[in-house]
Amino acid sequence: MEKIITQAIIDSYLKELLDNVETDVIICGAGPSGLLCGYYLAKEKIKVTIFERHLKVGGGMPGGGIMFNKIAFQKEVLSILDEIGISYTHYKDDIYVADSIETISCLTYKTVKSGVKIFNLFSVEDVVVRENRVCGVVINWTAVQQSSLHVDPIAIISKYVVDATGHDCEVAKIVEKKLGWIKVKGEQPMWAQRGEEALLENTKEVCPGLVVCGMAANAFFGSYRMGAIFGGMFLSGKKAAELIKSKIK
Ligand code: 48H
Repeated sequence: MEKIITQAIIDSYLKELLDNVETDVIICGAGPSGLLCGYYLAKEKIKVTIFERHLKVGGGMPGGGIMFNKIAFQKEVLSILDEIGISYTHYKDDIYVADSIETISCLTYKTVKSGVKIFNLFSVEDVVVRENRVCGVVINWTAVQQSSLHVDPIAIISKYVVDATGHDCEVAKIVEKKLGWIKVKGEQPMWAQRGEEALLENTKEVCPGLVVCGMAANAFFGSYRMGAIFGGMFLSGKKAAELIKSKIK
């Protein structure tokens, strides 16, 4: 029995990894914006592969605000919450509150069931380029990165790459540092209203083949942070998907 368990794990994992060596869209990071982006692309039958550094998915959601596992949403995203099956209650004015664990569970379920393949424990450490275009990423095991072992990575090819790595905007910073095609301005302090408003405008293709979404989009364009409110992240993920869909189709 042990032998079959081992064979089942290795065989099924390697098949999926091989199937994702070339994909339509690579999303770096399985936080709220990355998951939403993947969900809306996969709904359109676009092949999506997410690489997530950590053991868990959900990015900054499980921690809620100061480890109180509640997150806030604006009324503009209630239709998305309904579509994903997330329950919420009205708090005050335009602000609604949801349980962060339920939010991650429902969103992850919908994203995976829509056909998105998530590989956790992989870190995106570089990009693949051809001429003036980003056309893939270079990945390695997070454990290799953390232990500073000298182990060479592998490359994954795609039509589009989405930087959904959050505050650190890691993929765009790699392109800035190595190629100088773009300039990452860096995130500004807290101003929730302005930060949320800027997110949609900031969600865009910043150089051929690379789209920024979620907190990475605000970090890229030097906009404000907003605290534990997630409406902008959801809308940004959706907008990134619409943008890529219109280019791919
Ligand atoms: C693979 C990577 C890499 C890498 C990072 O931080 P996230 O939740 O990102 P968003 O933009 O979807 O959501 C932001 C939100 O969670 C938040 O932080 C808010 C609202 N802050 C406001 C405030 O004022 O503080 O998720 C990013 C994910 C994480 O899971 C990382 O582990 C992962 O990306 N990641 N995965 N390769 N190089 N870098």
